[in-house]
Amino acid sequence: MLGQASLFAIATASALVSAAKPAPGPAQTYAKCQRHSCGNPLLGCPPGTLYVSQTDKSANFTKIQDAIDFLGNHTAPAYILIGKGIYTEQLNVTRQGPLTLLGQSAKPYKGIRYSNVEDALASDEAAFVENENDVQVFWNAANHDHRFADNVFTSTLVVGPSLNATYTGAGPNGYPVDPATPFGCVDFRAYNVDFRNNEFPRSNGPAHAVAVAYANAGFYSCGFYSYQDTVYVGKKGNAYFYDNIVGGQTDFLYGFGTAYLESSTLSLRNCGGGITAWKEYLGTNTTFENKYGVYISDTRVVAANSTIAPVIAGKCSLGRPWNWQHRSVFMESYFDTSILPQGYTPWGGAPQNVGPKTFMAVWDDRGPGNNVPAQIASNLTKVLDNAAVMPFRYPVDVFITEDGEPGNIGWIDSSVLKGGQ
Ligand SMILES: *[C@@H]1O[C@H](CO)[C@@H](O)[C@H](O)[C@H]1NC(C)=O
Ligand SMILES: *[C@@H]1O[C@H](CO)[C@@H](O)[C@H](O)[C@H]1NC(C)=O
Ligand SMILES: *[C@@H]1O[C@H](CO)[C@@H](O)[C@H](O)[C@H]1NC(C)=O
Ligand SMILES: *[C@@H]1O[C@H](CO)[C@@H](O)[C@H](O)[C@H]1NC(C)=O
Ligand SMILES: *[C@@H]1O[C@H](CO)[C@@H](O)[C@H](O)[C@H]1NC(C)=O
Ligand SMILES: *[C@@H]1O[C@H](CO)[C@@H](O)[C@H](O)[C@H]1NC(C)=O
Ligand SMILES: CC(=O)N[C@H]1CO[C@H](CO)[C@@H](O)[C@@H]1O
Repeated sequence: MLGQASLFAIATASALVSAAKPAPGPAQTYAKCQRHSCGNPLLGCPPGTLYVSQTDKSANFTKIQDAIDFLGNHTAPAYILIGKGIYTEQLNVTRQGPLTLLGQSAKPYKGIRYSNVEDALASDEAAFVENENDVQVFWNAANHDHRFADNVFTSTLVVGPSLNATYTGAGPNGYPVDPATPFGCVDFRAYNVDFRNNEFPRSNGPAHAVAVAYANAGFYSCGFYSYQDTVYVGKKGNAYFYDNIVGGQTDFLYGFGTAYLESSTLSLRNCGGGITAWKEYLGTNTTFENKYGVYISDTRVVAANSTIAPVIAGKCSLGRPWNWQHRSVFMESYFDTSILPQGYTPWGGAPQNVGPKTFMAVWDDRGPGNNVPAQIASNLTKVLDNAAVMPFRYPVDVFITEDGEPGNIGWIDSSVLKGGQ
């Protein structure tokens, strides 16, 4: 017979279960193509899909970049299925037409998320909050001591029309780009691919896993891992991340384009600088309103593992201003105890980069690292109310075309898109 206490425990447990939002599933748009079907690996793939594999003799290419180059610069949508394996190469997508990279994986077909941290935590407190896709692309390079002319040369993946367009540059305008430069890929996507840059197992110079500029890029169930400047979204870059894991230490979401992360995990491998470091460039002197910034929605911000957790407890800054027009919002996200109570920090050193247009915000976050009184007391972290978050809440609110037209979301996989078309 159940005692009073047990009944209470059951009631409490079921209340918790019903209160917790079910984790949304992975994007399954190409699940049939991605699953490993014996006999014909291209079964269920869009017609004309190219196949890359290091081991399968029926494949068209053994290197991913060879398939990208073979496609050339036409405007018809193109697809590349990548067979299971570890690829050591730098990828560079300059074409304008849509391109989708499909990592071979059974996960989407089975409805399994990549950033399934909640499931992992439920079964084992000390579970790793990093993961591995069956397809991994490695490129190890860090811009330590300025050994490269620009950070872009460290990137595992680059999506942008030209070298100048993808340079990170310096100063408020970044690298000067010829105004005649055409936009790059209008709809780049990757599903279930890891992009890794492991030059040093710590922050020791910029080490991009990805760079996006003058292009629209969506990543579904992908992993991005390095230590510093892991994800770069530069000039006129639009990048959307769904069910991803981004692992890093210093400024590991940075840039001056627009980035939006949904239902993902930010894995804190240590802390330095801030999780986000954004600026607004003045180079275009746009007459239109822009929402250049980084937006993080329904995402877990957690220590990479139980070894690093006590080392970084209470220390990780949500972000710092690369220039005084930094814009970022963490929305309905979960912060573990790693997060600095006050939330954001100034740049550090001179200049502090804090001004009237610095917008370092949070809204309706939760978890033991979400200390609202300390955030308010900081005079730096803006704690938004429901009205103040509305202009940034969903992808449709923030992504603009290169000419400033709002609502630029046609390139996002609509099966997982939240918040209206
Ligand atoms: C790619 O390989 C498949 C067979 O696996 C073949 O049917 C197809 O024609 C090849 N595509 C190209 C562009 O060579
Ligand atoms: C692709 O073609 C377009 C249209 O002709 C052109 O403007 C653009 O420069 C080309 N891009 C590359 C990378 O060759
Ligand atoms: C990407 O490819 C373009 C065209 O070949 C080249 O000009 C550019 O330097 C490459 N970018 C990087 C970062 O290597
Ligand atoms: C890239 O920028 C440099 C100036 O920094 C310029 O000399 C060069 O012509 C540019 N290249 C292109 C293709 O626009
Ligand atoms: C925990 O994460 C840190 C940072 O990525 C890494 O250096 C360390 O090896 C990890 N520890 C374990 C036990 O995996
Ligand atoms: C925030 O501003 C108030 C009023 O100006 C001041 O008393 C307080 O010290 C400031 N807090 C911080 C952390 O700077
Ligand atoms: C490229 C360009 O013209 N940039 C200018 C935009 O406006 C700012 C502020 O007036 C100037 O400093 C930039 O040079």
